[in-house]
Amino acid sequence: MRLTVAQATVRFLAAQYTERDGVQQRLIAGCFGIFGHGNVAGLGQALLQAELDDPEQMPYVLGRNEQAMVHSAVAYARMKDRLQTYAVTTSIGPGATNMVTGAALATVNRLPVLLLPADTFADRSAAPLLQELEVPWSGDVTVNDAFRPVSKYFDRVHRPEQLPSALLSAMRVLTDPAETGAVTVCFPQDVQAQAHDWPDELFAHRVWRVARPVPEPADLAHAAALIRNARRPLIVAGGGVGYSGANDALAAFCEATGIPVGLTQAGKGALPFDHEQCLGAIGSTGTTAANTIAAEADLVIGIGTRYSDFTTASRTAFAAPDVDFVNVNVAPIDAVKHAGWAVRADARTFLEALTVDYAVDPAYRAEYTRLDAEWNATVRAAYDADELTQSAVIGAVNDLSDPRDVVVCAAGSMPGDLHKLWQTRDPKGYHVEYGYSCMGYEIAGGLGVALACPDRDVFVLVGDGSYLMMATELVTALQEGLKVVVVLVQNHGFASIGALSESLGSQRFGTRYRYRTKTGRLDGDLLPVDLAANAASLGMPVVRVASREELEAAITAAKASPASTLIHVETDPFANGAPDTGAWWDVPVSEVSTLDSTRSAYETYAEHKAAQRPFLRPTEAS
Ligand SMILES: Cc1ncc(C[n+]2csc(CCOP(=O)(O)OP(=O)(O)O)c2C)c(N)n1
Ligand SMILES: [Mg+2]
Repeated sequence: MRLTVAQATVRFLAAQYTERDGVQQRLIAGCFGIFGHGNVAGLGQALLQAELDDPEQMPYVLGRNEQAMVHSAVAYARMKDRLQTYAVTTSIGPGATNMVTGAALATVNRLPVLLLPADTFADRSAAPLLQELEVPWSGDVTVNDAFRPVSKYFDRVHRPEQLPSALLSAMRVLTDPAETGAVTVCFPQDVQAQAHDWPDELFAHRVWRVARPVPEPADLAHAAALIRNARRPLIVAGGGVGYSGANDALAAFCEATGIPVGLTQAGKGALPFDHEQCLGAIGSTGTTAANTIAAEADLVIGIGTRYSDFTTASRTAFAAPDVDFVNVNVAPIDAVKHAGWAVRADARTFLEALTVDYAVDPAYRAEYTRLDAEWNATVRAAYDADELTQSAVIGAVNDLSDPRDVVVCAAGSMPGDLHKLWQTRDPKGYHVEYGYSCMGYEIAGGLGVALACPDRDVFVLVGDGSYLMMATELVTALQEGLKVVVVLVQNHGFASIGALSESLGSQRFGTRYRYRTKTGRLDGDLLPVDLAANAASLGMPVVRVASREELEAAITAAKASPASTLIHVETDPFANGAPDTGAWWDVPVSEVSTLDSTRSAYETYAEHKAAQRPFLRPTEAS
């Protein structure tokens, strides 16, 4: 079959399927793209031809920002449990490098996305091109080499003959749960347009079975022995529980044994908030219930978690001197962390294979049940605050959304507050990107969630800082007829980093959106920025709310409307945080300083630092 490299790529991608548990679905559901001279006549032409032939072959979505398109694709993949994703095509130069942040986000979060940046001519006939990077020390470096460290697979198709192996390798990595992340295949712009005779088999319906790695019997047996010997075991459930569909198996195991569960950001949803063994969030933004239990746990069973610093409170959450770890993960890099007993396995397969005749001590059960009830009362009080605090905003959205609706967030003070306070009722109801915590993910991610789950309402909670960084995909949502409800929390700057700065002695320096005054500092009046008007100018229906009643009415109306809505709410950055639970996060403070604030913060820092553990003691046979 004689096709260009770009036409062959589109045709190949349309024929790739994943299969797990006997169900098949398209791997590449469509292609986001922004065209420039690098891809307009290559991949652009191929996508046009595909759309005219059959609109279902490779649905194309025009985005507004390349980074945002990757966020949308990643959000889509997360909702689809990594079985489906999108491709993203860009031009060369800035269009391509705009995607580097999105690539890192995908790789950090272990989520598949296929990036197809254009590249400078392979034959160099017109070099140097518009937007070409010329480095004096190497003839074959382009800006796209910046994708290498943030991609799980990187390739560049210099010749048509290389295409089949590049595409097959790309599919292998996208569909391998232990390997997956950003996959980048660069297409020099001349190669995209080059014709070649392809074997028909290249375009055959191809199925990639997504593995459920089975635990080694000895690993499983020893994990069971460790559990049987534990007095105060605690499960840390991460994103891997949801991706493997292990929620029911986890619930059954917890109910049978009485072992309680703390949830990471990606793991929220592993159990519903009101499950008897669910202690909610764990770590730096954890609940008092989960963190109190963590402090004395003698066995931590991490399932599908990467153990980020937020999860371990920078290695202070698990304080028992002889704490052991059992780590169940498809990815070896995660399974071996904290010198734990590494069980390389799919979460669901592991839980279903695990048979332990074990039940926790009734006193332990009573203790965590009491702590959990106390925390739930704390949440209710925060939801019901008299003032329109951020916690009250979160409470109103939680109370008035349907259990299956999805809350989306990524950066600022809200992810921590949501981790503590959001009462998750559905495995997919909580979508906070906290692997990369990337400002600007929120609206683009919300679009990806809406694309993946048209039967759920999407609530995007976004701060003014994140909104200003990337609100662009509101326009794409309108274009695609996708409904998103955006709750924009305007507090005139960075409440999160402001509070962090203050606690570290840096006096909220550079975190407020204010005029520069004659003092030379940013200490003037608030800037007259009207983000509600900004959103309205992009075509969004906008509601401004100033009270709890108005907020509730706006949420109810937004739920009832088939269209998107942006709800604009002003909050006070100084009076908004969720209840403090005293957990730590390691952010180093200047060791010497002329400022009293910094010196005193350093003393506090040194005290916390002393509690940090290396977690190097091997978990051995008991
Ligand atoms: C792209 C990016 N740049 C910088 C940061 C560091 N950062 C984390 S939160 C934050 C401020 C967020 O402000 P806003 O969205 O208004 O939320 P608020 O803190 O006010 O709740 C910054 C600068 C980041 N996470 N992502
Ligand atoms: Mg803000």
